[in-house]
Amino acid sequence: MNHTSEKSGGLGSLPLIASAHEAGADLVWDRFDRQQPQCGFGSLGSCCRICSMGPCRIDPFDKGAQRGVCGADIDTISARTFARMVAGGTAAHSDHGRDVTQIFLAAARGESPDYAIKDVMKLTKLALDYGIQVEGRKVNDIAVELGEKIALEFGQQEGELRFINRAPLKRQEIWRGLGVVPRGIDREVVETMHRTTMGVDQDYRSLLLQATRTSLADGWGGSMITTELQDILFGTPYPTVSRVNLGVLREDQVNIVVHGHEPLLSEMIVVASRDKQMLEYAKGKGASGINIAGICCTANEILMRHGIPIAGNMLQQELAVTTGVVEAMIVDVQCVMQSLSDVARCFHTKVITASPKANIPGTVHIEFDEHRALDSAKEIVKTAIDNFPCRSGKTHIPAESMDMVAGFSHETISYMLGGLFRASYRPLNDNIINGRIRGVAGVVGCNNPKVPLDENHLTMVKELIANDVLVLQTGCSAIACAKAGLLVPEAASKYAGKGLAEVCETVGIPPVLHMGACVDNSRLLVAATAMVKEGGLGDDISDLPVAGAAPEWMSEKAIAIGQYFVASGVFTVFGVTWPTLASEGTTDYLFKEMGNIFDGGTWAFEPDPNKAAQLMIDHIDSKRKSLGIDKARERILYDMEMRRELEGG
Ligand code: BF8
Ligand code: SF4
Repeated sequence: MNHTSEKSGGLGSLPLIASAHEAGADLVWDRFDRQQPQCGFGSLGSCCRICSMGPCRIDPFDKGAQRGVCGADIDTISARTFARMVAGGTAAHSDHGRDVTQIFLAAARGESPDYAIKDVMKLTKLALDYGIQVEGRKVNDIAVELGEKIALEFGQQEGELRFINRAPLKRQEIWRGLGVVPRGIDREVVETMHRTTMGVDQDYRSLLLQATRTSLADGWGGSMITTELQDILFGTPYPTVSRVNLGVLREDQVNIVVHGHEPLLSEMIVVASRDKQMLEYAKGKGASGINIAGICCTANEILMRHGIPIAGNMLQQELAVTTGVVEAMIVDVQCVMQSLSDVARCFHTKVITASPKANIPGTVHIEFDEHRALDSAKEIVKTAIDNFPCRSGKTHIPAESMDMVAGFSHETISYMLGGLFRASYRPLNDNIINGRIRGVAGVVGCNNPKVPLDENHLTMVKELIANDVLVLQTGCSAIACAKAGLLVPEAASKYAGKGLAEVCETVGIPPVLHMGACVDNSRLLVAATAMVKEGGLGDDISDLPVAGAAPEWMSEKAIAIGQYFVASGVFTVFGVTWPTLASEGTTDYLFKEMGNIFDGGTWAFEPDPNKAAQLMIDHIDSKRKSLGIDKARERILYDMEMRRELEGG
């Protein structure tokens, strides 16, 4: 077995890898191997190429080379690089949010007739948050005013972003005291780019505070806006059953894989694929239907709202093409590999780029026009159908697919636990206090070819639920665990500890809850705040027995997310590699100092997922101790001990 086979996620992938290689296609793991050895300076974050006096690199073993040409030291270089990663991630989430805001406004004004306001209750709630008069007004008028106010927050120059005041009061005071409350979304991203350019901010602490302000403009700004407006436009998710993994592709149907992040496009592709005319057209080409499946976060979006199956997570994008049954892979923005066009050339798949922001040579570009969204989507679907007869003889759909339940928005969790009429987090808090649930962990983020596909996610999540930690998930991590069967209610009795299993079985939920795409990490912030506000678990997010992790992270977006988790008071562990290890100052600040300055919340780096899970459990236990609820937990352990003794005797 070569390296590629070992890392690509088990037996189901092997025939696909073989057929890719036979067809002359390269896969991500092949390219990863050819990149070895990767640069040590880059890996530890000790190089800078911000200006052309460089590139400079700080060699930790060469005392003569401790400064860049401009005099920048390793802490500055490292903090600048880290801050730029945060800015990149924040820009990605927030620019997505800007597109959603524009379509929301167009829909409210009647300029994008294929989109509509679906969740009026959520619209009303949000309008009230923004101080908008709702009584006696038409839904669309409220929406226009709300959309205009939200749109202004991207370019806002002074003041505070609105959702900052959703956080626990104590957290808001900490942020205000440190001067890290974001003033406007774009402003923080631009200021970070300015302060990190040659010869500007050269104190790593000050750079990292600005990085924090930028990350908060993501989590409590751009990402939260995206989630809220998408819910209003497309519906707030509720639990939905579906299937996951490459086995969801269909031999007899036109397979369209949507890949990327913005549901503006994928939602319309779903509608177009159900159109009678389109279905007739597909039949005319010899297909029995049109099968839509997703990759990456746009998959999570349409899964949660329509039960559309998921073909795979980030590292499976090329494998999907090698099945030979994908007529079209439609991509918009983020996490799309340029190599898709090369792999697709070896098969019949058409890669269709649809966003004016993301072009790839060698693909078909059909620009998605949101103002005539359904027609655009139909044009794309028709192109896929036309490609159905072009399949060459050899196809291979892996047998693997798995049931899953998704769609646990913050609202659903409170309904499910508290009941429709008394929706609340009280039962969750009570079960944490009585020790049945030890704590809550958010396990999120990407795949990374540096580790075997999904392995870190699975090891960590299994360890957490076995120890009675309820796991909340988004992004590729959620897809990883879904493939392994952790996102079904039956997983509770199979994998969860006794206390957690008892709660899950009573309510009928899995021990691992799918909360959406990566922008929906904002739902985790809202859920954590709801736990604080419910009472009994302290008065800030940093008091809660909770922890966060991204065990296979790769994207700048993950760094932005981690930074706003930490700044919000959450202990957060990342795996694989850590981008500031060359700098003692920056690393120390993120791993220790932030905990003091931000009153809780620090980063940790631990590549071993078992050890990382243990760090999370230790943190949860220390929080239980501070809250004085560690006794309840001990009693449960004692009971189990007793039972074992009884059984043994
Ligand atoms: O935004 S988890 S690999 S797909 S970056 Fe990308 Fe990472 Fe997946 Fe979704 Ni999030
Ligand atoms: Fe080198 Fe300074 Fe230029 Fe960076 S900014 S490349 S450290 S001279």
